[in-house]
Amino acid sequence: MWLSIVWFCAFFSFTQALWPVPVEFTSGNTVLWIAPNVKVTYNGGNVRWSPQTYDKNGQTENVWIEQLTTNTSAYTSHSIIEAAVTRTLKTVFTQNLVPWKLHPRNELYKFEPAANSTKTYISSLTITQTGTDTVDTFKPLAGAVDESYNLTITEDGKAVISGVSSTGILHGLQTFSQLFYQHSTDAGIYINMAPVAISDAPKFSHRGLNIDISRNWYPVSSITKTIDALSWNKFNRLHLHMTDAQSWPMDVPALPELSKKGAYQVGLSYSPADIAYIQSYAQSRGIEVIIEIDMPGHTSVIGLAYPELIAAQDAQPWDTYCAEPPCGQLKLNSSAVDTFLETLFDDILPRVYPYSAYFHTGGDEVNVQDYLLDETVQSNLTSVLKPLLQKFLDRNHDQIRSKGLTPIVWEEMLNTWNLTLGDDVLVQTWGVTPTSVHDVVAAGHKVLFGDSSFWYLDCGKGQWLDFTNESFQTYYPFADYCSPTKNWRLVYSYDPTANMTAEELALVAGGEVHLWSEQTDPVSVEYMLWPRASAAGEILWSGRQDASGQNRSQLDASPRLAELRERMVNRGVAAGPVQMVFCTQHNA
Ligand code: CP6
Repeated sequence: MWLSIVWFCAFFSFTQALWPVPVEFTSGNTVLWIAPNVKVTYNGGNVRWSPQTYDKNGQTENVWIEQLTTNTSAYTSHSIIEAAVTRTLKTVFTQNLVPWKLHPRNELYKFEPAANSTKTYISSLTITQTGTDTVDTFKPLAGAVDESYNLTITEDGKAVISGVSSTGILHGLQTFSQLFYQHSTDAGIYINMAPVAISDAPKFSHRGLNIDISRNWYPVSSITKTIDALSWNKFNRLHLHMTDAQSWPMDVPALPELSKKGAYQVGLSYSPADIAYIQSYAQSRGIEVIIEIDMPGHTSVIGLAYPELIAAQDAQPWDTYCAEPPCGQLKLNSSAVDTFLETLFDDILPRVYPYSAYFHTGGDEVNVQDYLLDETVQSNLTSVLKPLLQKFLDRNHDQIRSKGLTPIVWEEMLNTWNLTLGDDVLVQTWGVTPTSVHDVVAAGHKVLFGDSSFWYLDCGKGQWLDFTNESFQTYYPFADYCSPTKNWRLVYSYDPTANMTAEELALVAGGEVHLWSEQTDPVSVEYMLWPRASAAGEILWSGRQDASGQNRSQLDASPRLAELRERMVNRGVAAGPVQMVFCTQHNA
């Protein structure tokens, strides 16, 4: 009996359920209540942070914050914090947790104060920004922003959030929202562990989700909902894998045929205004949107509009010519391709610049056989292909830099092809080999870690049963079979920087968790992302190890994650369960 409970449950002793866990956290057991008339002040200045405005369904919520400065621009530190405070208080007052309802048989969750007791209220929330935001705050390179914050709530009801940047303050507000519960009977909102003192900062400065929005169509509303949940988990990057072999869902005004022919349907594409809306929605939540146009592989769809640009279009047998059908790659020695790329980037990049420091040009899974069928190359020899790929990459990166952006590439450009990359380039690994991350830093390049064996939220390299010949294969060709997905505990165990020297660690910008969408669409995306992406979020914010250097325990993590899951559900995101309720009811 006990053995089986141990097997299925993670036991814990109750600590405060903050996720991701802060660097320093002390608390008491005094109850304080909070009411909508709490006085909120913010000293932040009036930084104009974007030249672009895009208006969509103007919000009509109450403004809770005291206006300390008048601002006319819609894009200021002040307006960001003002909107964030509004969201935070809305969540605290209308989407909060009743712990007693959540865990009715658990003694440890019966901490709520007596109903209708005399209440001491939090009278003020003072938000103090100690630094001044710059343009870099809102479209940062890795490491460009101090995201730290301090949060204190004293027993006499004074709450203070301070941070160097407005981004740090956004994180402080997220932590603030996780401190409160709703009473089960008298409808009041309380915190049960004042005084609170939190001092917090992220371990990694690039904390991202890469979501593939080519294999299935996601409406803008699904993406903005994902952005909301990312912000609750203190992520700060959303990498949109915008195009792939199967569909081109991005309108490019200079090349209108791309989405006209390449979207799954006319209308299932993002206009420049849609993308600007997503970018600014994310930016005001402390998240930088990074757009990827994957090339030269994964580009079959371009052939629907411009067949002359693609080699090995729909070549068969597909598994000779691409990782996943339909096959086709940009020709590698073609002036028509160069002209196309020039036009494409000239069109897109000026709309990226106001919102991001980066542009991702892909470079994964380039298939050498395709170039036998490319009349501009007619070879699969590395000695022929490598200089052509170098030229292709240099052309793209020169243009990206000329638009004020920094390139990101998939690891193969370095680890497989050994191309020469600028020192500015961020190299993103996905675990092509077990030493992928180390190989990039050993070559002296900045790295974004990620790994198909740990941080792919789709089915990844799991085995699938091939019903045709009743054998197990290790790669999935189509979207109709899903081998077991990784659970949050496996995601939580990923430790790509274990045993790195300080020198090596300095090249690690951070990492990304991935959702490839062959088998996910807006119906299932919330369940596929959450709470497993939260597990990656804690590794990225707090690190795999605790302050004493021990690997973080799933026994500590699981009740905290279980509570965050309930908060996410109350906020409207269909996150999956962490473990059955039974497991949080027995605390030996
Ligand atoms: N699509 C693209 C994919 C994958 C990659 N790139 C992928 C590869 C292996 C697995 C899962 C996904 N579907 N464009 C690799 C970066 Cl196991």
